[in-house]
Amino acid sequence: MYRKCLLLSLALGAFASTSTQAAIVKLDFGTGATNVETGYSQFVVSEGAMDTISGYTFTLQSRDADIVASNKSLAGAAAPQDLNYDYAATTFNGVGGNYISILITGLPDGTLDFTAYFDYNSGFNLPQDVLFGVQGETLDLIADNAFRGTSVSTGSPINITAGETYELRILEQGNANLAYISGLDLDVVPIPEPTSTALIGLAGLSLILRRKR
Ligand SMILES: [Ca+2]
Ligand SMILES: [Ca+2]
Ligand SMILES: [Ca+2]
Repeated sequence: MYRKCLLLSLALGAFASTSTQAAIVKLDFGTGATNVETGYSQFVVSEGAMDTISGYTFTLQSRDADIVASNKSLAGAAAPQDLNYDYAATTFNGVGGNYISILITGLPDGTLDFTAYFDYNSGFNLPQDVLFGVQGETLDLIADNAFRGTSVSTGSPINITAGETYELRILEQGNANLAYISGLDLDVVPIPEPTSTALIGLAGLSLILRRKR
């Protein structure tokens, strides 16, 4: 009985000693020729563009399949403005309510935070809504009416489930026929798992206990 209790307590201890390595991915959306912000991964924009970074796969889509990569200096700001100078945007098409979807797969069980950047120089300063959730389900509103020149962050960590496809949607609120995003920081924290060292220790302990019997 004593041995069983000892083993149980050691096992619980092993599962509590964890590896909680957060993965932070930073994307700079733009053309293949524009500067990449220090510490960011270049994401060359086009409709359907896909890139896998740190094991997470990002795919760009839009409602009307009309995403373009562009660059335009912010008024009054010095070049090169590496993060915000370039961006993904939908094409003016005469129909309001455009949106860009960034689909994300390969996420673990855990939590996620993000900051999305919406700086660029457009004559239209119409707001965008930022939504996030499982693709195909009702998306949660992260920010209502975010204007040009702002960034939007999650207020608190969002729970995520392995195997799901998540959608970050940038939805135009107005009639500029334009949705856009210039950069994205993604901070992923997996649910703690037992460390390999702890597992090896457990295996060794059970071997010792079996030999003593
Ligand atoms: Ca850039
Ligand atoms: Ca709104
Ligand atoms: Ca950019």
